[in-house]
Amino acid sequence: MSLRKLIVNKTMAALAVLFTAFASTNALAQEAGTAATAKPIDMGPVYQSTLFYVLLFLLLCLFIAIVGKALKVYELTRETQGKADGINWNLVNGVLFVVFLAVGLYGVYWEYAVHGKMILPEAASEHGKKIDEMFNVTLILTTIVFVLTHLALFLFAYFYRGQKDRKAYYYPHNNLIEKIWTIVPAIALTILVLMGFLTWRSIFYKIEDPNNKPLSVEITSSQFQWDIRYPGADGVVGLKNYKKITAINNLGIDFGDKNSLDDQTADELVLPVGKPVRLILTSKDVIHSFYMPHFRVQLNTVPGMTSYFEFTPTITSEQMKAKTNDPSFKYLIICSKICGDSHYKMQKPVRVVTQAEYNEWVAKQVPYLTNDLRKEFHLPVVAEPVSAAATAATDSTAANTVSPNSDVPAKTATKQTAIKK
Ligand SMILES: [Cu+2]
Repeated sequence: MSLRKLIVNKTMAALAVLFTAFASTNALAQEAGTAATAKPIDMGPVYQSTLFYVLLFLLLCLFIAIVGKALKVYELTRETQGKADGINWNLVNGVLFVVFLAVGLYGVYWEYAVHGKMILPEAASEHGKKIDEMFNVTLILTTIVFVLTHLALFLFAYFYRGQKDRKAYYYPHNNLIEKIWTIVPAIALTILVLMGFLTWRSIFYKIEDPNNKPLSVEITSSQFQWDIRYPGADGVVGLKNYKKITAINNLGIDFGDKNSLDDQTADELVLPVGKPVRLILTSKDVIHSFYMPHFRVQLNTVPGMTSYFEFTPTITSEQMKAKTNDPSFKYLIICSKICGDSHYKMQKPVRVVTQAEYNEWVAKQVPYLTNDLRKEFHLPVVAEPVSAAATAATDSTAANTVSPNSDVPAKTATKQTAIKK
């Protein structure tokens, strides 16, 4: 049925009238009902339902369709009366392009001004500054390109809109322009990629400073938690084997390895400021992503594979509280891979403290090796309570071993409880 026929169709017109009458009566009845009960309706659940927004969208579509049809009717009427075009659609489209450009660019500005303030605070690690630098350079370059290309795109659509007395100019090719828009982005991208490559190398291929050896800390991810293991007085995190996982040996630590004997567990990750930290990252079940946003540290933890990330924290938690003007500020470990239904719960607090505070804290951490585990591994049982460093003495050679971790205070060694084999 052609549109003209549709408009003059009496049945359709009658149906439209009936529909309008029904809709308005219904609305009036509802209004009256509301007034009678005089109870305000709680619209909260309505605004939260998807159906509400779907209906709203359909209503908007209907509104646009009605406006479109009305305009079409107007134009057809003019046409049948032999009058010239009523609406210059080319001009309307051209102007809409300019409006869209203005609104869009304002949106970009708003994003930068409002959401820009919500970005992470200053990087709290050495390499983090380089990552931020790269991020900023990329952002500035892409913003310039974005604004220029969009100005060109939308303004061309406006200035060169269709006009009756203008004929399109056929311009198929220009070698100079082709060269410019090939070579310039190629150079810019090469520089960006090289910057990324060199930064990556400087983060992952470090030359160890013998006077400032990294503190090793093992992090094990599982659905849905992070387990932290400190190396104890010997500075070496002991071996681990999934075959040794039992009800009480949740990480599968191999206590046959003497380096495991003094390992400690902790509820939070505490790091001394200015000291390199070597994270040993593993996973028990699925792939998780170890993410410490404030330090710009992120690496997947993969089952059956050990990954390492070395970095140096540069700002203590207390300093960051002052810098961000937020007394409740906390560094965090989070999981940035959707690893299951409770993925969002994978959080652990991180605290960056001075070396002295760290020494004091680490001495108080509990050893992994409990008496139950000692029985399981046929190791001599010790009298409770046991100090963190005590377990190191189980191995007779431990007393003769010089601790490679120079930061563990010498006095902890004197605190060791003698254990009879
Ligand atoms: Cu996860």
